[in-house]
Amino acid sequence: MQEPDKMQPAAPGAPPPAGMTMPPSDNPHAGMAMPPTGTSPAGEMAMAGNRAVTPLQIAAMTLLTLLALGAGVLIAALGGNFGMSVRDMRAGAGGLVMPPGMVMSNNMSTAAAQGMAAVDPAAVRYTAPADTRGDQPLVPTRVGDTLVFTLTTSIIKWNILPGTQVMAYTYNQQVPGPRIRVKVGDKLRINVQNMLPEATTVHWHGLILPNNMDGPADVTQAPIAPGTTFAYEFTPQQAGTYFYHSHREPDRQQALGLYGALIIDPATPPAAPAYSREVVVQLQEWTVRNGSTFPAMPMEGLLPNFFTINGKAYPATETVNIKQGETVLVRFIGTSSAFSHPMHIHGGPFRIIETDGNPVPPAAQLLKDTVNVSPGERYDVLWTAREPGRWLLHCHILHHTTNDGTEEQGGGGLTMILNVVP
Ligand SMILES: [Cu+2]
Repeated sequence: MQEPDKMQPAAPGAPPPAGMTMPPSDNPHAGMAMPPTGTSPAGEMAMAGNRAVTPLQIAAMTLLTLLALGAGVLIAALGGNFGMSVRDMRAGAGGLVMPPGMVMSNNMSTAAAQGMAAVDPAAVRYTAPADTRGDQPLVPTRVGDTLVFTLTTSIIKWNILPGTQVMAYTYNQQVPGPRIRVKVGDKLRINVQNMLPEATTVHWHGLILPNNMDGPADVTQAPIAPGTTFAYEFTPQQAGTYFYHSHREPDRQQALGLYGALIIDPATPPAAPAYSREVVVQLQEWTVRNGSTFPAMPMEGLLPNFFTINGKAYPATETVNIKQGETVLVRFIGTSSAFSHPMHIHGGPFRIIETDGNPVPPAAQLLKDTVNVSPGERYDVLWTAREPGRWLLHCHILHHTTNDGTEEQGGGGLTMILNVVP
């Protein structure tokens, strides 16, 4: 109920303001005289005196203001990320470019942001000619009884299609890195010269070797700092299909191209191999948005839109020419860092003769036409060209056979043609 002394003076007989509750007629205050519009000077002075601000009130308001300010800072600190400075976010000459559509939590660390940011264009050191192919044989030099190889890391521009260029982390300026082919018992020294703007290491995937040569950064060795070289020395004991890849922040470095095939032949090759030629298939995904290259990962904003076999997307992948009746050894290598690829060959089944470099006993060798190649896995399969024609080898996750969502010449991405001639 409103007190009459808080009501605005109104002209006698005027309607009440909207929303105002007028006292009912039986209200004890009904009929109380309203203060006239022209109150006496003494009355005004009395009212002003009642509203004077006391020192106690000033102190209370000051305390309240300080409490509100403190609460604001505290809430912002709990909900925000005061650990990430603008300088951190702009580390490097080009600054960090984060993928569009990425869900970034308030407490994402600088290291996480750097791990998922686009490749810095200012760090690119070389542009490979558009038709350059990766997986080129790496020729060693012999020093005494040791075969010496050199792998040099750097960031380059690389064409996955004639009109599509990515910024890749590379060994010896190619994607995949060069093919290292040795025999069981060869004494190896592999010098890794790091020309990246960040540290790296190399892991020799699947090999039995001394622990301090295995490669995991900060576990078995100090990371190889930019501008320095580390020599890996070991003697392979196992024949088969292996590969090498970065083992420092591999979710970024391997995803951007730091991997290559490592083929180890038996010390004494078989007199009559079951095949007349070999095809190495190394798989990778790419996330390319607005001209920036991001490491492909299974998370928002980083899902890949390009896919490559040996560093090229179809129709830029190699076409393999085979004679009818010829048997081919296909070495599938799961060099992809985060995605599985069910690899399928048209025109009849293949026989799986080795898994992860290990021979499959004849009684257990499956005949299949599709084999799921997960990250890290290898499958050696024999495929016989039964009928002439153009036979597809492709991933059966069919988005992986598109280039940024489109098909060209009947496919894209993880597609290649086995061209069988009579
Ligand atoms: Cu796939």
